[in-house]
Amino acid sequence: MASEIVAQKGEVSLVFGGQWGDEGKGKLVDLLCGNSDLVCRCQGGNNAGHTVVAGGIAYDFHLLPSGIIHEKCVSVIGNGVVIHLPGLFSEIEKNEGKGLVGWQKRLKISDRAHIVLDVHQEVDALLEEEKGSASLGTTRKGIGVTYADKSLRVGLRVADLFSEDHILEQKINQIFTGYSKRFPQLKLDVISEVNKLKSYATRLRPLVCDTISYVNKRISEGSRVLVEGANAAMLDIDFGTYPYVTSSNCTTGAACTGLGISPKKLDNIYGAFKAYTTRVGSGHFPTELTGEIEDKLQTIGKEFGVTTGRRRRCGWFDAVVARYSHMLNGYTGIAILKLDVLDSFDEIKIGVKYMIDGEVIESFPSTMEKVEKVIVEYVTYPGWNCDITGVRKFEDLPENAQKYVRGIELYTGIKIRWIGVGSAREAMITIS
Ligand code: 2SA
Ligand code: GDP
Ligand code: MG
Repeated sequence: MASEIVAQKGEVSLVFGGQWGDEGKGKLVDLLCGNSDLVCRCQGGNNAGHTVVAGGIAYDFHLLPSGIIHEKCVSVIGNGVVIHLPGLFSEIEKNEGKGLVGWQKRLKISDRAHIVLDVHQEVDALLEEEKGSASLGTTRKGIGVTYADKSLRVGLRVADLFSEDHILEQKINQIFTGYSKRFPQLKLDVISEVNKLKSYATRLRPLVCDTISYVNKRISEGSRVLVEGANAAMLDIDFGTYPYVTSSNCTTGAACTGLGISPKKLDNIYGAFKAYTTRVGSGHFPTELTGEIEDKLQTIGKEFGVTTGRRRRCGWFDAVVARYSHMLNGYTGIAILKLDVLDSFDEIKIGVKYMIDGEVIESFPSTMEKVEKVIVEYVTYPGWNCDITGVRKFEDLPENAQKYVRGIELYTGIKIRWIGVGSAREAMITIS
């Protein structure tokens, strides 16, 4: 289905998550891919899980950009992404099993991207276990540990895989020495790691290039670029609910730093939001529900992690979070996905204001201690109690569903461009 919101030649469009992830970014990216030449990941790794349901097949992408199934789109994994090679190749094989073909000609991987080693994943798990009940609830994909090595300037990059054996050996040795001191129980063998990496390097070589020059050249030639953000604003390492966040920036700046694009080149900034809120992993969120309503949202929304299978916690839509994430990202339009999940609720609420100790809090609090003290003020909307999955025009939505969507627009101040009414590619209302 062609998107009615059309990118112009040479434009760069971004899709970023506006809440705590799993808003339906994969679905929005898939829709916009029909009108894009390049689709690029700029941060995160295979902690992400982006679902696309096309032609009756459900694809879940973790490292591969969701555009990989579009034959006319080149997929780019940029310098800001962290790549676990066994994870990447098993994801490719799994998707080949679902009919993915020709990816070799349209996948480009940055020579500057950092490599997630198995030891990074093992250490991620050990750190989580050490924290016990205070664990962050990471996906255990080694994301934070790899970004830590990147910041410590000892990380291994894609380009290093093609260096002489003794240089690669030195780099792995440096990484392993640090970890075996901290965790003596780890069984680490430099030579076998080097051999393993070299064999992946052979498969990787045809895909690797200087993606920074490549993407910029394509923009200057008039290609339309779509950047697929992973995770979300409230999981951003700087702006999210620290420490219960991921280890990359998941806001618009990451499109620049993770691909090497100038901010002057960014044109359309789209936010993906769920019609309610979910969160997987640890950390409180102000509109979180418990009991029957939470259970109902979780069950109808099929809210389970795409990467780990963990149950996602659910709550009402939070307009304070949306306003905060709009301040960070400057959306030119947003999608409200999964509106159909609310089809059978008698009442639906939007959190519109935060109070702490009787005082209004204008923005999102900086510490979890304050977040836990927040009392949310809600506005209640009547439900519509009917199936909207077949609706394709805004004016055909039941009046109460229109009022709810307009309520989100009113309390967030952001223009809604799309409404998701089902998981399938075509189950989307576009408001032009
Ligand atoms: P990590 O693994 O270090 O990035 O975890 C740190 C926090 O970030 C959260 N996180 C996520 N939240 C939502 N969705 C994610 N992707 C998967 C999905 C998650 C899954 O699409 O469902 O399958 O569980 C994702 N990735 C990271 C994580 O829960 C921690 O709170
Ligand atoms: P992402 O990480 O933001 O790409 O989102 P996920 O793929 O992790 O989770 C979103 C889930 O909601 C997936 O199972 C999608 O297939 C599904 N989904 C997306 N949009 C809609 C929608 O409008 N309605 C329904 N019912 N499901 C949707
Ligand atoms: Mg997801």
